[in-house]
Amino acid sequence: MSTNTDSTTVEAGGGAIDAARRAVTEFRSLHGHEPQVCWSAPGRVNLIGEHTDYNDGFVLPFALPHRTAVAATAREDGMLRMTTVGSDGRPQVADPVQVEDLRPGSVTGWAAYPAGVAWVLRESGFALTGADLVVCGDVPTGAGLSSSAALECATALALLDLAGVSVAAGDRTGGLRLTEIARWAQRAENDFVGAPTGVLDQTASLCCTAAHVLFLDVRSGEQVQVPFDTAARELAILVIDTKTRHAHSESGYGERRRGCIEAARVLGVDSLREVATAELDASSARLPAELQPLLRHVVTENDRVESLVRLLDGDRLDEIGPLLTASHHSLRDDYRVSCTELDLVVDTALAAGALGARMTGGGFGGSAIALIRSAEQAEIEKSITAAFDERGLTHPRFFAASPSPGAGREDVSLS
Ligand code: GAF
Repeated sequence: MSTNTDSTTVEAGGGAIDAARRAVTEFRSLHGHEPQVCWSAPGRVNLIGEHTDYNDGFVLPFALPHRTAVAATAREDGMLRMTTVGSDGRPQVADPVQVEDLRPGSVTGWAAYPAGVAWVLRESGFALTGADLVVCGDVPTGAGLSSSAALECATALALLDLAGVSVAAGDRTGGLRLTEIARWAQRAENDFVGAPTGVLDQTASLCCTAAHVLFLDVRSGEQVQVPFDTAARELAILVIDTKTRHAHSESGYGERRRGCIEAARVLGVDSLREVATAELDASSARLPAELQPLLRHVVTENDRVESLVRLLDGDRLDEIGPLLTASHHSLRDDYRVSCTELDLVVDTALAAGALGARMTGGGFGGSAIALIRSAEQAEIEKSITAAFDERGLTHPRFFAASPSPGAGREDVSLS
């Protein structure tokens, strides 16, 4: 944990019980009775495999200890009432809406995420009779750590539970139902909220397990839980939230995604995942110059994910650093989704002794991660803060994160 005293350090996530306890307590005080159900879902960091999910490739996320909990009770009148309570204890109540009136664009702001989930479940044929939802949590928002997916997934699980659908939350081996829920949550984000994201974040939030990174092959849906125990090596993953979000993040993401679709079209493949490393040069030569770096990033990033998993399988966790840094360079130079603050974090962390570092998530701001020796955490944080100071940039926030459990049902009698 940082030695800073200027509030740049966030607490490690309080975990499921904390978020759930708050959601249940707030529900009780807002609605005057117990919620029927409570589900929570975590944020994530992606260890490697960035901008590969919508290219049908490989990703390797783990769940954060930070979670969003949704306490809920069914209503009989078809009304969806949504309240979120922040850490300041102040409730924000969204305008109530009839489930049957939900349409893309009909709800905006934070409530579009849970409303979008209700919409997609209704569209998928579930009989939703309405619900009161109360949301609490500690996933940092706007930090590229998937607070949106945590909210979508916890909402989906709560609404399905209210609709009497049994969700095999304990059974993560087959992953069929969880995978289906991930796709619904993604659809809520794509079609209701209007953000053209892939399925990485929702899958991570639902399917990750403690002490593992999740290898996901998006094309086949294959999932492998890969042990990831940094503490055993006296290492840690330091998460650095730059607290910046650049204005073009949404348009830049969509533009990259459209570029990949166009490159796949020119090459006559379903997705860039189909291009083998050995074919990279020949395939690249068939593309217009501006699409070549996109292809290079996707092909080399998929390779890096596979190489990193091989290292973990061979018990060589302390050798993964250079792959993380190579991923950052590819995102910076080829995919061009990094920014000054993320580059500064990565360069400073490496100069201060990190074994590897990279931006994580969609980019254009948000967070970076660094693989560090645990004993060097305070020094590395200090160096990064000093580098930001020197350039007059807002201090970043830091926390060390280890792989935590995915979404789950909480006991409503907790609090
Ligand atoms: C964002 C998106 F939501 C994910 O689907 C993924 O594309 C990621 O950016 C980049 O890897 O988090």
